[in-house]
Amino acid sequence: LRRIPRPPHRLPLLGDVLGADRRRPLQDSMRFAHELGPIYRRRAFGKEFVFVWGARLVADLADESRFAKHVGLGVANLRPVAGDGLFTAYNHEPNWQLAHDVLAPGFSREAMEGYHGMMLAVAGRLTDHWDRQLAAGRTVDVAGDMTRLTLETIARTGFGHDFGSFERDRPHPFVTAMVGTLTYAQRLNSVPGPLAPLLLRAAARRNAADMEHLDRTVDELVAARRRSGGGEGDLLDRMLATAHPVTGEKLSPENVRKQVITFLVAGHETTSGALSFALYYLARHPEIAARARAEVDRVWGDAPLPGYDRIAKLRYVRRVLDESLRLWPTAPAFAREARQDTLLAGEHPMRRGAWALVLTPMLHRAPEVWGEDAERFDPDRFTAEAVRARPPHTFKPFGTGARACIGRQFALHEATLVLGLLLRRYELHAEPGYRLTVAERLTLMPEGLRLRLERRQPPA
Ligand code: MNH
Repeated sequence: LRRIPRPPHRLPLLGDVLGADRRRPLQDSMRFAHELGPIYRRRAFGKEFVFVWGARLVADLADESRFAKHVGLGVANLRPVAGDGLFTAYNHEPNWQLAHDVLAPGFSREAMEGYHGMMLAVAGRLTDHWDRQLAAGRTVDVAGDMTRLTLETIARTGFGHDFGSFERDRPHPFVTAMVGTLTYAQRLNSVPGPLAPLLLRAAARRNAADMEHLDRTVDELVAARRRSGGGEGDLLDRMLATAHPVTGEKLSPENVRKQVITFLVAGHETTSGALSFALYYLARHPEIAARARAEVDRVWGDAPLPGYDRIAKLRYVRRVLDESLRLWPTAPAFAREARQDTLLAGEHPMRRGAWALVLTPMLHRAPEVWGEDAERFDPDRFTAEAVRARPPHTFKPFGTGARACIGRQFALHEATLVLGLLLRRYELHAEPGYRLTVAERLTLMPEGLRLRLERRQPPA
């Protein structure tokens, strides 16, 4: 460890936490990264944490033969909420492989095609809502509405459920409880473990109530499905009824509960942020929005609703999304542990089980990969040629390896579809004084972003 840079000033117990922004730990870590370089360590409460973002180091951590996902920090803190669900499961837990094999077909191309119509229907509820706001002369609450949209999409496509988010002025209580548990899991990282129950007594009580609310919501949803005796072969049907193709094993009721919570949360929170950042950049860069809009007009023509195969054809819109996920990957870190004693990048000794946190937003700004203008928003960084020219493992918004995001195609299809529909229908105007600030609750979300809409003339 001694060869790894660390901040110069330390306190005996608190370590390097003083001066830290406890509400924005990720952006705090980004500041340290700028000062200390591609690998650095910070001490907190007597423990040493290693942060990595240099491209060469991250590419090495992506070597699945020597490294694996580590369930630590924020992810570990979510274990009480999501248990051995797919996202929070330890690599060695049998329920990971079982659930992965049972649920993976729910993310196949054919499955996506089946979700497409429902995704369009939910997007229609968003544009109805935005039309009403526009008619009333109001600006729109981007993050709030993207969360409504993505929650309804995963609930409808995965679970045949309707939360009625667009009929509510305030966030659905499920969302409030979810934000509560994510925020609490983040806060647990900023207090010494043994003292957490003392320091966070009130917060812990609220967290218990939030978890109870999530459990109750999910139990009701599952009970309704059991009563109705099966849906149309969606994720919930797979969780309840599908046996493993080889072992014949099924998910236990307790594990189903954890999977439903996992998918309802993981299936909407990060996509909501990704859409919100993309809308921010589109409003910020009218010339980029115009280019994207021209593509939508060209590819979709005047068909009232795009078919499934029209979404992936929006190459430029997709580049806008990728570039947004480069600057603000909404699941902004993932942890990797050594499978056996090894040398990271031939240089840093790691014992079996030792781990490091990859700071994705910094990897995505590494000057040796992205150039000195890495802070600049430029979707053309994702042309096919530009992508081919970059080394592998330099763009990692969905994590890496066997434990990478199972919902990647789902998120990309949904988000591209929605951006296409919104670009075709509206001109987006940022509020003049708005400066991007990023809120953190393990995930990232633009804060206070409102857009003024203008209904577009339909293309001639
Ligand atoms: Mn998703 C894992 C990012 C959308 C369900 N997701 C991950 C990981 C990242 C990630 C990063 C790996 C974390 C780790 O290594 O610890 N996910 C995203 C982003 C979006 C996203 C940036 C949207 C944009 N995720 C989705 C959607 C779903 C989903 C949509 C479900 C419908 N994600 C998961 C699940 C896992 C995961 C489940 C855990 C997979 C596993 O470990 O097997």
